[in-house]
Amino acid sequence: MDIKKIFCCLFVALLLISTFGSIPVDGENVTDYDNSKYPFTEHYPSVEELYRWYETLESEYPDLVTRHNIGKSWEGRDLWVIELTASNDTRVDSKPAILIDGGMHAREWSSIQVAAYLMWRLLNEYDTNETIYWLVNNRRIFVYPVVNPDGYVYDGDGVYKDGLQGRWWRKNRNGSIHEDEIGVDLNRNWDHLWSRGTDKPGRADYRGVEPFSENETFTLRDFILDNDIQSYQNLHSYWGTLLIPWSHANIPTFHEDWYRATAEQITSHTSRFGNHDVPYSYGRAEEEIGYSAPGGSTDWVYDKTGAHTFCFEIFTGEHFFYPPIRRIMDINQDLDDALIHQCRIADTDLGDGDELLFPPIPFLIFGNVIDINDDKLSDNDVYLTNQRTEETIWIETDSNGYYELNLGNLVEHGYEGEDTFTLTVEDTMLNFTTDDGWGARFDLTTDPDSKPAKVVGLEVVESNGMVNLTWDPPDDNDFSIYRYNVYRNGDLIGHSQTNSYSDTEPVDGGTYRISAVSSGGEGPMSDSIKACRSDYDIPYIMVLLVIVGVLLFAAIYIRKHKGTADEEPRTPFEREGKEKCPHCHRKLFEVSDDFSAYCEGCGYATMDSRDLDSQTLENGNDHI
Ligand code: 0X9
Ligand code: ZN
Repeated sequence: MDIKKIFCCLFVALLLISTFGSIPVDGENVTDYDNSKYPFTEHYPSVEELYRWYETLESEYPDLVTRHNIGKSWEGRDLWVIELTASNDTRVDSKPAILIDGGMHAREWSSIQVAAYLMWRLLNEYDTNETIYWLVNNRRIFVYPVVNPDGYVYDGDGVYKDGLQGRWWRKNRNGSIHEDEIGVDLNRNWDHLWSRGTDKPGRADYRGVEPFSENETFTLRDFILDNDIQSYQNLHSYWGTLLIPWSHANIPTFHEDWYRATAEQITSHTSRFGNHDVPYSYGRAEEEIGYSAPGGSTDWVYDKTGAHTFCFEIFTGEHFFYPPIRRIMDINQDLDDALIHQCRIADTDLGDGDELLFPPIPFLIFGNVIDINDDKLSDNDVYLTNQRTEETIWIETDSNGYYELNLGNLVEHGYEGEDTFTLTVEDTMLNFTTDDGWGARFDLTTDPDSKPAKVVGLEVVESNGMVNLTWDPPDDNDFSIYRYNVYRNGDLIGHSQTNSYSDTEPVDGGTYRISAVSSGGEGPMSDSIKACRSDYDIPYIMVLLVIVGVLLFAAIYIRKHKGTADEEPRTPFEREGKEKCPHCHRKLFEVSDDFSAYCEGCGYATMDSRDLDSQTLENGNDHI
């Protein structure tokens, strides 16, 4: 071969390498994703694509991402769980762990998207969003976007073939059961009332030959047990609801109240195609989707490990399992904040079968310690005192001065829900009560001069069984007020973001005071003021009396006339006659038919002389 040919070959080889060299090969480090953008906004990822993306995440965020290969699918695909946590600190193993999985049912493509997008968001916002920074530092977040890769590949691998949807495939691809009847429903194969599932291999919800017969289920079970998962989310589609246990039947768990209140909090962060006015509903499977599902993952995990388990049935509108591309990001963002909320409360401990615990409803407090210029301060001690138990605990702040705490997890500190607390940083103090919401942000500055001014202009009006309070925002205040605390007879009874409040459970003779709360803590109390009756109450009572009077009158009238309508008329006199009453000389009334007559004055009456031979009925006789 002459030198020219050698150069020519080398040139072609170089060209080929430069053209195809960037195509990733399994096992290689690939960096062809720009992870500053979520890569799957315009299409559903294939399994291959996802797996390569995991690699790029791991190489781009080596301190935050770890891939765990937990086994192989029936067709031999790797099963990858992705762990997100700041791994460079010593507490890694003691951090509360949450698992979020998707794609257990092959055709539920949105569940893969939602899991993948959450993963991307947690990494992409790690440096900019304090809550996410805190979460990734303080939780182990396991995301497992495709539990059933074989089924997903068979269902189209995320590609609309010729504009058509997938095959509506649900199960895995286990071909060992029956030649023509392939696959097991991975959400009927768990060992919790497994026997109640169907034993017909041809059915879409076939339970398999025995519990945990499938690679995809027993590997996941072992992973959950090995990693001490405390909170589990099993993503499905397409109903638009959050399912709580039990799923196998329409009966409550021991933790029914906790589950419902927490589901209310989680769903408060959801929307439907971006519409926040219509959050997801929640409840048991039977209540929400009309059937029960025995042998499912959430029941097993809750029953066997004590983790709290939820199942989002992702809302896809009229699109069932295959929402169009334009809906991908709407759907991903309908749920991301709700899943983040679940990560935050992952530390809640429900105990297990031997020892059930009944923690109070989660209530999150979080915020930054900041200086007067809103700059974040680290190294300040934040303390929390429960005013009822008088116990004070120390809250750890991170390097940004950010703290976050789930009060629902303070059960061993005597918290039972609905308590009043004081947060203290140096001399800055503020009081708050826990309520039905999911929590509150309190940024605190250590500058003692940054307290809000005294609240003035408090007016308290009692009306319709409620006490309505209004006040003026303090005008000489340089700091934004983020809430007002409302005190009744010295007790903190609630708070308001605006300058009004309604006390719906007032007490007799209650006196009220208001204070404003800013990052400088709580300002001085307003002067106290006693509830007084509203001016509107007087006309209101008068209107009420008039209505009652009219009704009474109407009732009497109706009663009187009802009687006369049903019976014969009592006065048969038709006209005044010519004759006069022999007793009192008033004119007698005559009745034409029988010629009888009656004196209205004294009651004298005569009967028809033809029949009664002019009998006279004396005055006082009741007659006619
Ligand atoms: O039937 C199911 O498995 C789920 N509904 S779906 O339409 N996506 O098939 C509901 C299952 C609820 N239970 C668990 N998630 N374990
Ligand atoms: Zn499903």
